[in-house]
Amino acid sequence: MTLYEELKWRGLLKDEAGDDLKEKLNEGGMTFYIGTDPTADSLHLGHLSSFLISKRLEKAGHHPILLVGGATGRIGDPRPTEERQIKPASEIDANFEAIKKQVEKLFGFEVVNNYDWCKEINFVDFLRDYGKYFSVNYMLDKDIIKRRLDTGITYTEFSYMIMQALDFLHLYKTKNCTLQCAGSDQWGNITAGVDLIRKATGKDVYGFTMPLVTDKEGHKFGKSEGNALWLDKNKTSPYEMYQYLLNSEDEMVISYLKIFTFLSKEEIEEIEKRHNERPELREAAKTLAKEVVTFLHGSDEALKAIKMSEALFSGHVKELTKDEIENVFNGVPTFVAKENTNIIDMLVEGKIASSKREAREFVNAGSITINEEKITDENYIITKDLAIDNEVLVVRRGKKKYFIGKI
Ligand code: 383
Repeated sequence: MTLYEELKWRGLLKDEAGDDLKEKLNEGGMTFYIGTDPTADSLHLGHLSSFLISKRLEKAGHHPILLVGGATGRIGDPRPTEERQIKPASEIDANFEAIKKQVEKLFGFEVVNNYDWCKEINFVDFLRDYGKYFSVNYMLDKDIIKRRLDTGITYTEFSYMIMQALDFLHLYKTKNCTLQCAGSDQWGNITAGVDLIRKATGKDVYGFTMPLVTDKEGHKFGKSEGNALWLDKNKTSPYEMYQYLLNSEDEMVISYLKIFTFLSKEEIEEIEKRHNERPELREAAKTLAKEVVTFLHGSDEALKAIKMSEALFSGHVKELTKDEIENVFNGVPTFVAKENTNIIDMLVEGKIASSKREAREFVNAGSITINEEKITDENYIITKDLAIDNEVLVVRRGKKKYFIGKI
């Protein structure tokens, strides 16, 4: 399979710029870049799919550059909805350092900062040397700008595409970078660069985007209850990441394997066959979760996440250590449990039930478990011996609602 065929098969090609992009991709030897703005101190799952493309291109003999936008991050790529809040420069700079470290570790590529060249350009030169290449009519015709005309857009954000186009020109001139790739939201910015380079140098360069990754309803994939899944394990634990991917929808999981893993076509097709025969085994989702967590955090962390996930699934919470429990239940409500209290009082004090009456109802209905053991006795007494590592109680109310009690 050629690189182009592979990208197509994986569903990683949406828009393409450059007539012979296909041949160029298959030939190898291009220097290309992908950029991100340091709007937070870590990348998240929404970034991973397009960043992984850089690895795929590298494997096929192209040379990657990762741009972290210290300059563009100060401005903010216009969103379809409303103007962004300007972030303090100190925050952008701190985020830059964090993301640089993260991408160097994950991808091992050269990282450049567009602030290094943008800070040299003065305003008069900018308008004389570059402004003349951009017709306002052309800029107004870009999808993202059109979408903001009703709600309004400042000159600052309006100019963003020029900055990204200048980056491409700069990297073309200084590093012979001839290709930019990204997610499909970046199509306007990529073509602005391709057009600028043509006007300024007469040379044709290349670009492509990949489709947005979504769930089966078309919602952005990679968010859990509105929160991003961070690639930094201190912000999203390997277990949380594992669990999120493990819950991938049956209809979507094969496409995620293509997008998020380096498994071959043959391997994925084998998994797909078994997945269609026995979806309940969840082999595809387990493979996805394991592969991604291994890529991000290494195989030790992936194995730990699998162990935790299996222990919880099969009700063997007791096999976990206190630290593992804390990791698994990161974000779950916690309460202080007093030794030798009765179960009903504990449920009320821990805000698991709103009254003693409700607490009794829960217990009598069999909907309370402690460390996955059903408690049906209203006079049950909480002791240290019961707790994991003499300290932690995993209390479950109903099927899914968890609470962590600490003695
Ligand atoms: C800045 C200067 C450049 C080239 C790119 C940029 C950043 C770009 C952007 N990218 C997104 C981001 O920073 O805003 N203007 O969060 C996201 N990317 C990648 C991918 C994606 C895009 O980092 O589609 C998702 O992750 O392109 O939204 O010279």
